[in-house]
Amino acid sequence: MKFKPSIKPYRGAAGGWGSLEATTRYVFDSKQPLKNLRNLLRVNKARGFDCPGCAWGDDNHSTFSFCENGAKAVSWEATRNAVEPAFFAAHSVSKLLQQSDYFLEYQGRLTHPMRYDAVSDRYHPISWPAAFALIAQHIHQMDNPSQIELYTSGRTSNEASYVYQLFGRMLGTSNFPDCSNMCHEASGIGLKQSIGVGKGTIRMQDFEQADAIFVFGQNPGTNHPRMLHSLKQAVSRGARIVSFNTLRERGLERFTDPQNPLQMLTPTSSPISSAYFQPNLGGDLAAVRGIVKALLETHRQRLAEGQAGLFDRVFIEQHCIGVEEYLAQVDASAWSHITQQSGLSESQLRQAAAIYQSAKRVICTWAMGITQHKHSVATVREITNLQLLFGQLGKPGAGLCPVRGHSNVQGNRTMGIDEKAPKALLDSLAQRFGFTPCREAGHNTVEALEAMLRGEVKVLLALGGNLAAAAPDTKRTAQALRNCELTVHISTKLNRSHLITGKEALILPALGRTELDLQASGPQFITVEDSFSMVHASEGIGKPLSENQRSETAIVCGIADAVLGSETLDWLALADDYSLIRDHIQATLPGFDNFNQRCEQPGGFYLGNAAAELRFATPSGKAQFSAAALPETLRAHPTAELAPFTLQTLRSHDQYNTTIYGLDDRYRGVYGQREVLFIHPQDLAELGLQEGELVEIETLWHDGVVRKVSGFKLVSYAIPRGNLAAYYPETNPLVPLTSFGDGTGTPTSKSIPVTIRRCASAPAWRIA
Ligand SMILES: Nc1nc2c(c(=O)[nH]1)N[C@H]1C(S)=C(S)[C@@H](COP(=O)(O)OP(=O)(O)OC[C@H]3O[C@@H](n4cnc5c(=O)[nH]c(N)nc54)[C@H](O)[C@@H]3O)O[C@H]1N2
Ligand SMILES: Nc1nc2c(c(=O)[nH]1)N[C@H]1C(S)=C(S)[C@@H](COP(=O)(O)OP(=O)(O)OC[C@H]3O[C@@H](n4cnc5c(=O)[nH]c(N)nc54)[C@H](O)[C@@H]3O)O[C@H]1N2
Ligand SMILES: [Mo]
Repeated sequence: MKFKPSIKPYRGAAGGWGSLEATTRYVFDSKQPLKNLRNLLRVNKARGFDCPGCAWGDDNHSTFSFCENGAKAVSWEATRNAVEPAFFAAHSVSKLLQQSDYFLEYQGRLTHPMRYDAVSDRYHPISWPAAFALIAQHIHQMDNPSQIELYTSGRTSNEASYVYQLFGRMLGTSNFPDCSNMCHEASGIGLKQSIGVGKGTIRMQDFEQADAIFVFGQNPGTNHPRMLHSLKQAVSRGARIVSFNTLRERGLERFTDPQNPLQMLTPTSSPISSAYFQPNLGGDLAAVRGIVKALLETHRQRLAEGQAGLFDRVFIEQHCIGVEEYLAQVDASAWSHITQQSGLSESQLRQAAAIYQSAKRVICTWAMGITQHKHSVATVREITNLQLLFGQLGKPGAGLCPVRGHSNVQGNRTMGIDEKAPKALLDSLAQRFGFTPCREAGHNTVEALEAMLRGEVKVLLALGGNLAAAAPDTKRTAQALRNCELTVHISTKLNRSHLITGKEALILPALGRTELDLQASGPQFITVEDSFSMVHASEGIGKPLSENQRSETAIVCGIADAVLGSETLDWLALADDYSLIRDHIQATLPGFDNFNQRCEQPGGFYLGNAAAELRFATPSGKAQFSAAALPETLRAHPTAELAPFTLQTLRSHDQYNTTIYGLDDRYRGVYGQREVLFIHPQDLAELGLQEGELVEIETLWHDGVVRKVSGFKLVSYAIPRGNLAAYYPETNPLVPLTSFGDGTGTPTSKSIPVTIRRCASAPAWRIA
């Protein structure tokens, strides 16, 4: 790995030899290259394990289906480096806290259950039964079930998620904060309101038939690299890709397929986007409004000339309600408001409208650039409005596609990891397991942290993830964790959440996706669901690093057994044989008939999507246009109006959320460093600052709390004026816990009102 910091604009296409070189480097760095090459050949195959990277679907056409960043994820997990009891004996928790996130995870895999001892400020080994007993003791001491929070991160399997939520509900709580609350919540909520189902309506093969694909607020070159194959193939068929992204992202511009030998040997690359628009942060609602305004104008013109209109009248009449109110709202949105808020000119929006109009089948995809704002639900619904006007649902090659993050985050929700679970799920759990589940809504992630801050939470259980680093307002989040009596993390690698402990703390080492999971009844597989509602089996092959690691499912069952006892359910039998869990899933959730048998199907099975079949589970039974007015301001609070800049926090090419694989961000030309701040060159000039100078970034918020990070190096970049970008999680101290999306509770990580000023030194980012 290169560590000498440098900035060198990247001139190549995304993918290509750079990608192959990086893949090889990570495979070798894992210290077991052969095993990992064998591992990679088994990723996303009919028999093999699901890539622990992103939630993109599997393309059964190619010989192997993994990407550079999937290779990083696999090699990172399947490392021979181990964090053993001797490591913890040698390092106090306060010392480890001084280290970077990169250092912590790089130490390797956790191998033993460990218990924190406040006196020596160290973790010491503990046996599994003693760890379970400690958890049971704390839970039994709670005054009521709302004093526990059960956090989940989206890599967790369906089987582990299902038993986890069942355990929590039997305890009597609905407190299931999860990573999704910080991620695609707005997609789930917005789509549910508009079309009755909170999931995407398309399948992978729809990319083969689309005439146009509109990509909003997403960086697939880094975060969903296998999507570039689908985009490239679409382009070569003549489909048009239209990108809306605040930054110029190389993966949306040009791509060389590292799995295409011909393209690798010739100096060619495929252009991706036919048109590239750079809206202001949060400006997409206005941008889509502008596109519709232009289309509405043409529609009316056509009607006035006695021709057929542009919109799909039959579809709208048969399947939708609320179109008049919506179009009235479009009329009420002035071009001046639209252009000022979107940051795009009328002619740019008319150009996008013209491409949309010329396509019969359109797919709209989106990710965090849409969902981590104050007006995210309205924006998701506005994209849906556009698609409804043209009847782009229920036909091949068209539809709505929120591209999920974690590889099984969609499956977690399907399994009932949901602080506002649907009534049908609670009814069927009550019936099958004979208990009375809590019917009140539980806490989402922000609400859980607030409750912890108020001292109302005794126990935090975390099934994967890294809450301390992933959550906003780093200092307050740290205080929230410290307020707990007991914090428990089921994890594969050491991370910051293990070091910011409750009064007591446990680390429970879990097996990863790539590893053989041997239980009493034999080797087990688990199942996951991708962004396209395909459920499939995943079976690890690697020998676990330590006999003391346990599967997530076995750990959750062990906890449930210790806390609730075997009278409630034979939890340990479920851990012995996961097919019994799948029987329970089949009996309590729709779409899982013959679950165990259907897992054998190569490529898995499709859960179905009612909206894609034009059945809308909304109160009216129809797709519901949303008629939101354009907000007066994009700022989350009036006091923030004074902020000269809006900052987005995003991922570099060498990270998986809080897991930092390396310090390069190749496509953006950043090497050997992460504390950089992307800024427009004219903004630099106006501030009298130079590229390479260090600045401090401070949030303008109304609660009197100082939120600052310093030592960020200015990098001149193609970004709209007044907008800034920097990497997460280093910038999480800047995101106020009280700044979240309307109706979602999702921290507004893509629109933080900030000011910047020159600073002298570069104190590294640390959580005290
Ligand atoms: N390798 C790798 N893969 C991953 C992850 C990872 O960290 N590493 N994370 C996984 C997870 S959990 C998720 S949720 C996804 C995240 O996938 P992305 O959503 O692609 O992730 P971000 O890096 O947050 O990038 C947001 C993109 O939206 C743009 N953007 C930001 N704000 C706006 C806006 O207001 N409007 C528009 N039009 N564009 C905007 C940014 O410039 C950036 O290109 O990826 C998943 N896959
Ligand atoms: N400022 C800002 N904040 C953000 C975001 C942003 O864009 N900006 N993005 C948000 C988003 S989209 C998300 S999804 C969240 C992510 O939040 P989380 O899901 O909580 O965080 P991760 O970094 O994915 O979790 C990494 C840890 O998971 C553990 N782990 C990895 N694999 C496994 C496994 O197989 N089993 C178990 N048990 N543990 C495992 C490892 O110990 C590792 O350290 O962050 C959110 N926070
Ligand atoms: Mo995510």
